[in-house]
Amino acid sequence: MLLNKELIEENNNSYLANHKRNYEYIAGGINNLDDLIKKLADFQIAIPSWALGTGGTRFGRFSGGSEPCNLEQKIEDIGLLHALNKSSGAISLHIPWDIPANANAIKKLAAEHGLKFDAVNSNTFQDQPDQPFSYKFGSLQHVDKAVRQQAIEHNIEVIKQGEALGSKALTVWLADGSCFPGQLNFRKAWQNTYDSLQQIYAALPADWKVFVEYKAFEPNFYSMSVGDWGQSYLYTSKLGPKAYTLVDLGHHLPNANIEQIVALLLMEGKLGGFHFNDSKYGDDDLTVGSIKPYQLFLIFNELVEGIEIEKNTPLGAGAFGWMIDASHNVKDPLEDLLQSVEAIMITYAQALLVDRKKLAEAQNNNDVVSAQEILQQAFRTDARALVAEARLVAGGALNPLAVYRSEKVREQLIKERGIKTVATGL
Ligand code: RM4
Ligand code: MN
Ligand code: MN
Repeated sequence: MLLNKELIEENNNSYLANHKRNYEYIAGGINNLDDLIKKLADFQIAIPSWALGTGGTRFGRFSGGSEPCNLEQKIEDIGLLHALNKSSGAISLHIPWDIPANANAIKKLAAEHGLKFDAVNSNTFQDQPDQPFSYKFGSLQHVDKAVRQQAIEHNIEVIKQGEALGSKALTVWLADGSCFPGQLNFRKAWQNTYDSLQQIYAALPADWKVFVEYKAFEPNFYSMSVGDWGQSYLYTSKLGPKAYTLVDLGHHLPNANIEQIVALLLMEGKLGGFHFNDSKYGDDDLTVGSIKPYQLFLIFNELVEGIEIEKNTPLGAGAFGWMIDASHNVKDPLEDLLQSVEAIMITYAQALLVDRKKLAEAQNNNDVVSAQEILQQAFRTDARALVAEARLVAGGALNPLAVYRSEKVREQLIKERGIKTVATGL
């Protein structure tokens, strides 16, 4: 099913007067308005191919019906999101959950929906039916060279799949680690992981990057072989200039200062990309901005400072992998993704509103109160009309979620695909 331009325009008409009023109200106080709207319109967030079905927990999975059963349907779903918000113009594939049978046909289909392929993700955390060795005790870290070799070859295969689609990065997330003290020799595990990563690195095409994603715990609960940004940074700095650290917002110990981590990685030129989500406790994979919106704002504040101000490049210029990694049990996945993208866009807009000159002055004067006021002034600004205007300019919907509901998109998908369908993924 297609949400065509006319239909979106028709829907927009009913929201236009209200939007104009809100937009004029906020636009009046902004100097570089055109520039800001363009930055918002250019910023694209990749949708993970594994988030289009219901994300279960280990206690159960409650499917909402019409889950996409193949990559073509997943692309169709992301195409719907992108038609509505014009900010979801990329897809991040997980392999082997989503192996394209015909790369050219998939690439063509994605292009028809205005979608590009962002980083491809390897999977050495689950055993596949036809694989000779098990990852029960790790993959790239494994004590047995044959297991390591199998995991290395899988990653190289993923690079090849990604190349055929026009991806430019591989994300490696390892479940490797240990559950009990004594299970693992930390130094040997580190060395094995590093040797394996070196071989994957050597297989990267010239214009590719590898993102090494860290995670504090789960599925291993005593040690993780890439457990925090320091460990990831150690790997990526030793590997070389094509290796970068990937920050997944749900992968820290409680109360970690993620914005400081982001600032330092940017300073060292080692931030590669993001997996956006939100969490209350651990890797909860909740909707972006649903639990800790101020933290998200402080992170975007560092991104704008470290990329736009320091490097004079808009966030959406293509140098970073901006991806969502969220999925769960109780929402329609497409509605959830619309909410996540909206939260990211609003937060980016707020970060662009920070008065950086005044903030630097306050910092230099140790004026703590003013520094806090300046940040909170931007955070407390209702930036929704700016994001809506960027969508309008790009041909998207003023109110994506309302259109999704009033056009009964899910109901139509259920008619087309049926109620009992299961998407590949976790
Ligand atoms: C992990 C990690 C990875 C994701 C898998 C499915 O916790 O976040 O990025 O690919 O989950
Ligand atoms: Mn992730
Ligand atoms: Mn995760």
